[in-house]
Amino acid sequence: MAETVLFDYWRSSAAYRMRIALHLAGIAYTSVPVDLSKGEHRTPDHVARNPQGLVPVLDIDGHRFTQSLAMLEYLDETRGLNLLPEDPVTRAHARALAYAIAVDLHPVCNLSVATQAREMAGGGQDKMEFWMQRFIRPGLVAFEGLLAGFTQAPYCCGDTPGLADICLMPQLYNATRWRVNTDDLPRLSGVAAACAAHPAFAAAHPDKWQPAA
Ligand SMILES: N[C@@H](CCC(=O)N[C@@H](CS)C(=O)NCC(=O)O)C(=O)O
Repeated sequence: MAETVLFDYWRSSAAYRMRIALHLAGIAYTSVPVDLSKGEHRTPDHVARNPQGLVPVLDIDGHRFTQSLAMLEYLDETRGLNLLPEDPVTRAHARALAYAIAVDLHPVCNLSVATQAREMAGGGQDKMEFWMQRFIRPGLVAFEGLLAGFTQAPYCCGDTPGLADICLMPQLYNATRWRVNTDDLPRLSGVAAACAAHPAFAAAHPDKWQPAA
């Protein structure tokens, strides 16, 4: 059986999604750190793994995958994780929730994008924080609105964690990191509390993967 390897970075939200899903699936894996803060994602070794120069990359079942949403679908299809509702209409709405974060919000807050914005503004960490807050808060307010289409019992779309929860929790970690307040978003806060208490989400949390200083 081929070893499962996640090319990972503790603070990467897309990698955090994969850690959650691997733990949900109960798949033992090796985490190989690719330190974005040291530019390791731009090295020839990593670009050979992923020509996009991004993390995560997942080696599993003898295959190498890039793009967290594609990997999540693969795990769902091969490990029966039930990440999406059965009914096609509800399924499309659940995907829309996940994509609101993974496709629309996450890319503008990516390290390379935010760093470029900060450099063009000629600023330091305060400019970076301004950029993050400018996009994260409206993105999460919109997510709260989209959640109204579902009953949170207690997860985004029902009683088991799904694709939307997997995308939400890493984004909320970023919100905290960049001092974005979400206390006034009750649906989102309820989901976050439920996910935080779930062992797979707890095991995947960046605090568990932060390298020793
Ligand atoms: N759509 C990709 C996004 C991957 C991505 O943006 N990864 C970030 C970390 S969360 C990264 O590697 N950033 C490096 C950079 O911005 O230079 C996925 O879902 O896998």
